[in-house]
Amino acid sequence: MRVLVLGGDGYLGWPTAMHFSAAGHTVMAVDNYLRRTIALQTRSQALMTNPDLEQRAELFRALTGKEIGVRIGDCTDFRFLEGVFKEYNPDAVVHYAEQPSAPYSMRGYEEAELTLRNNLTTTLNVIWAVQKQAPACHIIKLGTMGEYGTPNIDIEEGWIDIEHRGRKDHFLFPRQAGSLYHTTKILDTDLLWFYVRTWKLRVTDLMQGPVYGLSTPEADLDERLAPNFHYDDLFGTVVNRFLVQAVAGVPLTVYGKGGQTRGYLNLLDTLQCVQLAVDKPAHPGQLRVLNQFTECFSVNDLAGLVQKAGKHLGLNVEIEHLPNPRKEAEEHYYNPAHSGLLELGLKPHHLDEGVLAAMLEQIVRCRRDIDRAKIHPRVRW
Ligand code: USQ
Repeated sequence: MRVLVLGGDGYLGWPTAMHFSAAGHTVMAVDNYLRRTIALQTRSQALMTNPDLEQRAELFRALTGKEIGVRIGDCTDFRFLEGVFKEYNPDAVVHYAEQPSAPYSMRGYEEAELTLRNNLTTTLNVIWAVQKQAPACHIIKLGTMGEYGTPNIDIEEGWIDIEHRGRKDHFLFPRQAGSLYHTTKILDTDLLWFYVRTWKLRVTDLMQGPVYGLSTPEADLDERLAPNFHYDDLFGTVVNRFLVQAVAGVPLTVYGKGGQTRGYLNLLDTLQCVQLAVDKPAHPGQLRVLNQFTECFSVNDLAGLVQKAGKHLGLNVEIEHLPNPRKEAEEHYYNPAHSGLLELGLKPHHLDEGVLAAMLEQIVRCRRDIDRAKIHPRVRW
C-alpha cells in the first residue's frame, strides 16, 4: 500500500513510518518540525538528540535499503498538502500532524490559538485533500481517550445507543475533555463525522491513551533512529517521565492524589494498532472509532511499578505528591470498552517490570543529558 504519514517526525510518526516501510509498504512522511520548534522555544527538548527527518530517512535507507519519502511542509497550508496527495495518491493517510501537548495548549493565548488553528486546520485540509485528490483513501486519525474525559458511567467505543422519551437513536459517545488540546481532538472527531456523512469518506478515529516506550525493531537498529523521547512537563507522557525521574534521582512527580486512571499502551502496540487499522480499513461512509489502549493504571499504580523496577536496578526511587497543576478528577470511576482492536487481532504487550527495566537501562546510558529543570510542571490551569 501507499501510506502517507503526516507528523512523520514525531514520537509516534517516525516509528510508524519505519514500521510500514519495513513491512514492505511505500511510505511518505511529512512534517514541518512544529514540535521541535516549540520544544526549543520552551526548553523542552527530547532526551536523545534526534537527527532531522531527512537525515533519519537517509540513515534508514543506508541500513535497510528501504526508502521513506520525505516532504518538509506545513499541513495547514492546503496548497502544499493537496500537492502531496496529488503527487503521492495514498491508499491510507495516518494523521498525527497535531500539536500534541495538553499543558502547552493551556500555557497562554498564543499557545491556545496555535493549537486550535494547527489541529483543526490540518484535519480540515486532510479531509479536503482526500476528497479532491484521493477519494478512496482511508483516513486514520489519531484521537485520544481524553476526548471522553472521566464520566461516571462506562465509556463505550465511540458510539452509544440512547433511548429518550420512548425513542432510540445512535450517537457519538458524550465527550468532555480536560484541556484545550484534548478539546481540539473532540472537534476533529466532529469534523470527520460531518464529512463522513456528507461525502462518504472512510475514517478510523483511534482514541489513544498515553503511550510509553522507546524501543521498536527498526528504532533498535541504530540509536539515531530512536523516537523523540520527551521527559519534560510539556511533551513527556507520564510513564516516560517517571522513568527519567527515577534515573535522575528526582522524586516521581505524582500530580495530586494520584488516583487519575487512564488506559496506557506500549509504543509497539501503537504500531500494531495503526497497522491493523490500515490492513482492515473502515468502509466508505463509516466513522469507525476504536479505543486504543491495552491496560488501565492509576498514576499511583505507575509510580509504584517504576519504584519497584528501579529498586531492582539499585535506584532509590522516591514518590512525591505535588499540588495538581491540572483540573482533573483525582479519584473517579473509569471503565472504558476496548474490544475493537483486540477483535481486529491486537496482541498486547503488557507493562511489567521487564519492560520498565529495559527502558531504565536505556535511559541510564543518557543519564548525563538529563536536564532537571525540565521536570517540574510549569503550566497550571
Ligand atoms: N501526571 C502526573 N505526573 C506527571 C505527569 C502526568 O501525575 O508528571 C498525570 C496527569 O495529571 C494525568 C496522567 O498522569 O492524569 C496522564 O498524563 P500524561 O501527561 O501522560 O497524558 P496527557 O496529558 O493526557 O496526554 C498524553 C499525550 C496526548 C494524548 C494523551 C492520551 O501527550 O497527546 O492524547 O496522553 S489521554 O491521556 O488518554 O488523553
